[in-house]
Amino acid sequence: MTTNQVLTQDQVNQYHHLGFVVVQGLLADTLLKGAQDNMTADHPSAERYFADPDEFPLYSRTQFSLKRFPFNALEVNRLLIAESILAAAKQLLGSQDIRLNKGEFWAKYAGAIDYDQAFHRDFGNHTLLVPRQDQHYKELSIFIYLSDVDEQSGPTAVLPRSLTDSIAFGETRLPDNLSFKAGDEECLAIGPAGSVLFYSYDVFHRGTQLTGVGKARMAVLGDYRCSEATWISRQGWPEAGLQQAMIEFLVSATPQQRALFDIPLPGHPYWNEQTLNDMGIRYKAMDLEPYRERLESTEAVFMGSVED
Ligand SMILES: O=C(O)CCC(=O)C(=O)O
Repeated sequence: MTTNQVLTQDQVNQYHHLGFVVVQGLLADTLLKGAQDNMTADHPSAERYFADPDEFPLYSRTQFSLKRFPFNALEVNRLLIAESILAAAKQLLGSQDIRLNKGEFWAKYAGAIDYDQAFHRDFGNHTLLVPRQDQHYKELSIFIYLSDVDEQSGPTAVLPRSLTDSIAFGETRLPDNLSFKAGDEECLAIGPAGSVLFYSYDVFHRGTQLTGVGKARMAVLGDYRCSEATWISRQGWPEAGLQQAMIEFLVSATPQQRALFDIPLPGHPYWNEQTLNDMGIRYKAMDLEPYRERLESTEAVFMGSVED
């Protein structure tokens, strides 16, 4: 196992053959705790919500009570670029060059609203194309649980691929004439806080009701794709470019992490004296040295070849 292979072969096989896998122990405790300590910047804690649900009418207006990336706390934003999460995403997508398509922080509270969903495949509003039936050009979705998710906390329900891969990959909904009862076959993606659910955008799944009194489900969701699959998208990052949270996030990220957002890596021909100087004006606190170093070495090689 190389250092980049954070998932076991069994976990990778489960993801490919069953369609999903829930992994525990992937996220460092300090990252989890940092995010949990700061998650109330976007959503009330369960305690606060249940003390007076009327104070938070959003959660009874829509089941999609989610905040889009960037979130208010850097500690929560950073979950989606955590080294182990990215390593797992690369492993499952079979690519070292990946992009983040979406970030959502979703809080659900028992009794706030009906969270039950019909089974669906996600690709319908993630691409204008259809998924390939093999493992190429897939989108990977992840849910990072910030709270314990048991049977009563609205776990995502997933149908095994063996039952559904014969359904045409142009369909996003289950057909009526099924040979099995979907409710009997669904697997619940449960796990303690810190667990990560991985599934592909062509796997049938659904959101479920929070049935336990006083239960809340706090989850950070991310979608990833390989760089070539430009037709898969969910959220346009430039739209968030003026938000202070986005600026702070990008400034604090490494060049490799910024590349997830389509910011060219050091050495890319986009970078020159002008773009570097102007990026320094736009992002005052960003360390642009890694980009500058590669620029200088490219120029040095070029000058050397002229002199030769
Ligand atoms: O929240 C969940 O468990 C699943 C949500 C979902 O599948 C969706 O909204 O498309």
